This record gives sequence, structure tokens and C-alpha cells, in this order.
Amino acid sequence: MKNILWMTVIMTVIMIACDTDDNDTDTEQRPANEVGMTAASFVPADLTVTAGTTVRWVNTSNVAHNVVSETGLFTSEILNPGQAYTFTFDVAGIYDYECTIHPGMTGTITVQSGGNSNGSDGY
Ligand SMILES: [Cu+2]
Repeated sequence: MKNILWMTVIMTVIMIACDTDDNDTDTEQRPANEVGMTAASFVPADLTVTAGTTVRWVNTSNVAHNVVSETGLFTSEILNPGQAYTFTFDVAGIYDYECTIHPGMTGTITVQSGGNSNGSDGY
């Protein structure tokens, strides 16, 4: 009978261990206006927002990056791991940007004219 008790204890411990073991990689649950970073890429690389949206880039990687507009519209400081940079896009258009530290690390913000302030997806 003692064996059954021990089995129960062990099973319970295993279940608790599994329960608290949610080591989320933060790629899926990102706010709609936020861009994360891996060691050599922006995530997502292509982001679409409506005009007036403030986009936030967060360095979610372990290396330093920056965010530099191809047209010179915006330029961040060097972002160390955990640091963030924001820029508000007021005008519709397609904005290419890159990390000048890592060749090939590029992204695009597509800004659509919104107009409506109620947050619904207008046409
Ligand atoms: Cu970089």
C-alpha cells in the first residue's frame, strides 16, 4: 500500500512541474504594433499598421541592434538587449529599414491611411 502512496506523490510532483513549465518564446504573443528582434532579424520583418500608430521595436535578442530608416526618416540609437525604440508613423506609405550592424537584417513597416479613430478596420 505504501507504493501506491508514493506513486501518487510522484505523479503529483510531475504534474505540478509540468504545469509551471511554460517557457514561452516571445514570438507569438507580441502586441500588434511591436517588432521584436532575433540575433539577425526583425520579427515580424513586415508589419502593417494604420497611420498615426507608434511602432515599438524591442531588442528581444542577446546582441545589440539598431533601427535605421532607408530614407533617413528615423534612426535609433544602438539598442542593447532589452532596450526599445519607438517611432510614430503619421503618413501612409511603405517604410523600409535596416539594422546597420548586421547586413541583411531588414524590415518593412507598411502604413495604411486609417482616419477612423474607433480602431475598427476600415476600408
Ligand atoms: Cu542587428
